[in-house]
Amino acid sequence: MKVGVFDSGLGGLTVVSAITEIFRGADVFYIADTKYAPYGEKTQEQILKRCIEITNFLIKEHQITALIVACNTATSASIKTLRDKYPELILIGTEPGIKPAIEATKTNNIGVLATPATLKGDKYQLLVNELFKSKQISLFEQACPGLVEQIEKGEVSSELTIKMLETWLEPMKRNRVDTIVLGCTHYPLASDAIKQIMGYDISLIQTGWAIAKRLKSLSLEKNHINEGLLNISVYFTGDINQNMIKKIFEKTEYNKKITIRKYDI
Ligand code: DGN
Repeated sequence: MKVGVFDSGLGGLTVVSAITEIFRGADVFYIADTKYAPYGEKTQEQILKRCIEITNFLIKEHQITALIVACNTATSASIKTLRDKYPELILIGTEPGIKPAIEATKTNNIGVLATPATLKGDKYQLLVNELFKSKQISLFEQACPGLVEQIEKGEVSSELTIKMLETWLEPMKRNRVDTIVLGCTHYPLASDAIKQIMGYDISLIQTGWAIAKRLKSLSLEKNHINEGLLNISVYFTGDINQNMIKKIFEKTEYNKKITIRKYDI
């Protein structure tokens, strides 16, 4: 089975790393679209056009049968059109894990960290309204402008990143939030810093786990899973911090060699 995954940069690799924990028998082609990053500053039309270009490339060059849009921003802008345009693909988008957070919280105080674009989007508002109808939850939402850029630079725990996170996390800490939704696929890369700043036991909910499970169940349903290994190729379209790629996979049990190369899309 051939699976395409893409994001504006390194973030979607947190989804690929979740896939390595439960999935085998596939070739995964990851596009870090750093030439067009960050997506959050583009118009919906520009993002949609780019998502179609990347999907066409992955189908033509790598014959993918499944596609994961491993980015909340790109999912909001493109998932509906991609579903209509490519009905034959197993297509999985990304959205903040509000539902698992509601299941995990004991204090009913939940925090959400996401990009400004995701929090402003209709898709997020609908998700929250729908899920909160049934339960009394206090929600602490926080946009984190600039955090994606810090992570792309490899500054997951630099002085500046810690300062930014301390300011954003202060209201969550004060209100004893016990569960934080990482509503951007980049943010799990700053998990250690977030946990350290919170200073008490909290659950961090990242979307990669749910996506990996969904990929597995949809592939089984369609009989697309083969025996064998998982091969990962990481392609980047602009510049990339290759040390960060290595660091992401160091934390997993996946120890195969990963192909990394630049691609002009
Ligand atoms: N990782 C992307 C997301 O989940 O939204 C970041 C989007 C961006 O490029 N700002």
